Amino acid sequence: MEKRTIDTDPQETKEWLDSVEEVLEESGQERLSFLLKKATAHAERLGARQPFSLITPYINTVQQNEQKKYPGERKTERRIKSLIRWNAMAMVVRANNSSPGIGGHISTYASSATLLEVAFNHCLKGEEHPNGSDLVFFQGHSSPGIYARAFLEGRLSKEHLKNFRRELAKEGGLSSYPHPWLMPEFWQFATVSMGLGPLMAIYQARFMNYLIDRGIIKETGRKVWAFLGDGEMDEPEAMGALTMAAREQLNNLIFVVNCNLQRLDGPVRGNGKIIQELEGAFRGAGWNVIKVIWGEGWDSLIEKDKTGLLLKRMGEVVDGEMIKYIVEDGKYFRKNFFGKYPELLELVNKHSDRELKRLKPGGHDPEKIYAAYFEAINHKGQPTVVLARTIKGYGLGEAGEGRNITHQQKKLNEKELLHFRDRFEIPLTDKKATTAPFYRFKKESNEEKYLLERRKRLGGFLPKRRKKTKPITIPNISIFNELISGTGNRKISTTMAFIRILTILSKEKNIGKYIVPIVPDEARTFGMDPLFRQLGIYAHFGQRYDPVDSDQFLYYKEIKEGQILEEGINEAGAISSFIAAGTSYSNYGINMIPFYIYYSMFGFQRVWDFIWAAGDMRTRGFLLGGTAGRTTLNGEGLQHQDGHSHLAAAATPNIKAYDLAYSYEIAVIIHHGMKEMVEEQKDVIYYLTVENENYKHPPMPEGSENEIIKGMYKIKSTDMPTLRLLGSGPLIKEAIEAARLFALDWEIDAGIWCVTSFSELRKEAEEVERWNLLNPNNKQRRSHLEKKLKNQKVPTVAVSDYVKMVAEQIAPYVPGPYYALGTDGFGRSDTRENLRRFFEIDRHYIVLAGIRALALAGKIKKSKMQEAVKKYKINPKKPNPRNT
Ligand SMILES: Cc1ncc(C[n+]2csc(CCOP(=O)(O)OP(=O)(O)O)c2C)c(N)n1
Ligand SMILES: [Mg+2]
Repeated sequence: MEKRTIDTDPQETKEWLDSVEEVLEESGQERLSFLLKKATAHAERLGARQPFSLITPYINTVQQNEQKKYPGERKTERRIKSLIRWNAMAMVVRANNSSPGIGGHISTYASSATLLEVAFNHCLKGEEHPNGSDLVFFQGHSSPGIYARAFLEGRLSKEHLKNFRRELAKEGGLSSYPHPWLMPEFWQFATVSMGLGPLMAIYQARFMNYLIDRGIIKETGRKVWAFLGDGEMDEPEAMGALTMAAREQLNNLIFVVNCNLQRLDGPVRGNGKIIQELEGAFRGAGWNVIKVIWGEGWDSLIEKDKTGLLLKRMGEVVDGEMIKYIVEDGKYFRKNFFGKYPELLELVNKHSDRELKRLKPGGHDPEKIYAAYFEAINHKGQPTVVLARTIKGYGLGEAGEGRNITHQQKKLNEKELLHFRDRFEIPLTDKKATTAPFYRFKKESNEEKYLLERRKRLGGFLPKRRKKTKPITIPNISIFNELISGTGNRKISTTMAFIRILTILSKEKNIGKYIVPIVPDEARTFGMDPLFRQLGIYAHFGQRYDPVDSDQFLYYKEIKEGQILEEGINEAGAISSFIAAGTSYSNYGINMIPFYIYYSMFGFQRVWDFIWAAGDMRTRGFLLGGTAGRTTLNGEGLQHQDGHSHLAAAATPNIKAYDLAYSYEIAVIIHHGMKEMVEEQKDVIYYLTVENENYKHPPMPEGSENEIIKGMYKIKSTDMPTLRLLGSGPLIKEAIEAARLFALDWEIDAGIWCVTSFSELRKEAEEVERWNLLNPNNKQRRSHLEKKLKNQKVPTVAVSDYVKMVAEQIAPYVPGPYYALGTDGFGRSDTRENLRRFFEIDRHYIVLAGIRALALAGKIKKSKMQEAVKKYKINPKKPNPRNT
């Protein structure tokens, strides 16, 4: 044992403790804390080193005598909550009875019902609240409870509940989890991919302050709530931005962690204490932590525990054992928990085994929960986390309460249903109860009135999602004239062109202030630093220092009203800001337009799950994969050179992805995108890849605007081309050079098309194909590709700076033979020229592929192929770049 934990003078110890009690009684807690702090500081100064601890004893943070009085009718609320529990359970059980394996969760909501009901009845503000609504992230798999409540509120029908997880049912169904894409008037935040919710909630709260600080909305005390699982907190994303929340002093943010001590397979920390671990982490990060561990029944025991032995026992029991007490009976609990020390057995000698068993954890005690929420809501200067201990599968009894299988429990047998009915006093006969019917309060019953009145007072139902807001008119495209008319002899990159567009937009009278540039510590890489001064970097506390570059015109300017979100090296956080900004039309009724520019390699590859959630949440905005292209970004090597993000983008349903070559293309696409998002209120994300290769940009070919948007426009036409070349992004230049070589070396006339989006071309062609399949008797339609290319069934060679599959997307829809060149394999550093040769996408390989295409089509002699190999010094023994 450590020397300093041995009590060498118990009498002296007692005197110290007596003084503590005396001060507490006579002068109160604040004075006591003050004296203790002073004494500790003094002791430290004298050399008595204190063990550092972020963890407080394993008891409730809010003591019984400090609890705010409960503002509701406990009995009525219990009846309401019990019925929600019943209906939530019935939904899952019925769904699985009628369609085994359809899934659903009973145990999560069973553990969080009190956490949610107290919040619904007393805290969460709805849309019509004079201060505006709170933004609530619900724990994804507690969705049955949220639906069951909406059913009692009269917002959902029995049919809806019957069709839980049956979304293809004729009458429509309810989505498994919170999915705004599937239930756009109901769910606001997609939370079921664990870990994303907590991170997005933090950035949502920060974005709320951003809007306030910039004077776009008023400060009205709106809160962001996130209801989370304790197992979920193991996701790195869940805890990844805790320090940011504290640094920004987000007192508009409340986390409620449902600490049922279990996750899917078993205990979250069988050999430890998750609540203590989380307390340490949150406090260490600078959060206000409120623990709600013990229910009311424990208060008198804690009070009677004069020696601190109960406290010691509470602290030493690991979670694995704690769960065992839930599963076992009262006798076991007495013997193993209290029985460890004879004095503790004495403490509970007046309690029967049944009474012991009924001692609840704090998360099932509405008064304790309310007291915690009250403090959380009123806390200043820090975000708050409520760590509430609950029981997974609460009330399920042997069917799952505290069992390791509980997460997967989806069916209850007759006996278990009757147990549930009895446990929560649901007024159903045996016969009825065993059919697990949905049950509602009678119209005008006390319970119904109470339920509706509470929500009315708090501003209406939750969750509820607004689909649209008032559109803003996007200025005419002529604002981008300088980009549309070409750069003359000036060589610029597409990234520079984009930054110019951003600059023009942010100065625009109508929409300037709604533009939200977001960057994760790459602004200088993209040449965006001039915007630092023009727009300012958002900093809630302004700039408290004189920046090292303050003497320069373009200094690092942090201000409270700053427009740029400079997120630091944090792509997950930056995409969360993008989501918050891109859903502000729904959450705040304002059309913010985010432009999130990042190293394209660290976009889809790193945070696709967030981007997927952004799609689900109907986010609107622009993602810009900067310095993209596997050979265009040439020096940075394997982990920087993106050649595949367009595959991911193409597979994300509401993303329109473009790989751009010229500044006028960027202008046209961004202008069109803004029109869709802001004028037409379409839920779309645009993904643009922009590069860092400098070259001259020609003026926009007359009338090509529409085709640029569709994905392909003509660069060089010939009357009767023998061959067609498609190029995209900076590789269009290689296609143009290849066409020159065809003419020069082979007397072959090649037409050139610039592809702005293989995925948009594919989507449209696939749509047409599908229509034709389903409507054989109607006049068959033709896709953009067909319309443009049908007269020339010549071979096509396509090239991009992405893996071949990107260009191959359109192969089935292009008339004639189709060959794609691309950058399959790991990138590496070298000159662009060498890399393009290495990946076999340069002009010579394009020509070789074209010669072969023509030879195979019988248009030229086969011997020409070997001629080309020789002529361009191509090494046939060269290993495949994909494998090297
Ligand atoms: C990223 C991710 N990984 C895995 C899952 C599958 N999953 C669903 S619920 C669950 C356990 C959740 O445990 P916890 O967070 O403690 O919530 P509880 O149900 O205990 O309240 C898991 C692993 C998921 N939804 N998301
Ligand atoms: Mg859990």
